[in-house]
Amino acid sequence: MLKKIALAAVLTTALATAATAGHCPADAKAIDHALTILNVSDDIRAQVIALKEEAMALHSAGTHADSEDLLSEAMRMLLNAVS
Ligand SMILES: [Cu+2]
Repeated sequence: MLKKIALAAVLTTALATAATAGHCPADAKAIDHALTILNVSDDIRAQVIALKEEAMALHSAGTHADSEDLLSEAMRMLLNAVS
């Protein structure tokens, strides 16, 4: 339970932070970490991973704002799955 609360805090902070070029990998890392801790359905897990991978492709292509949008969506999905 405490793990989930701590994680929710991390994800919420990440969501509140302004998007910058260096932010995408940090968010992707937070999502990876969340997936190792959280017990989410295979369906949610697959969707979150797909969003993250698409986001990192956008990040590599230099479109960080679009990448951040997808990463935010992935994090919201995880938060919704937890609460
Ligand atoms: Cu980026």
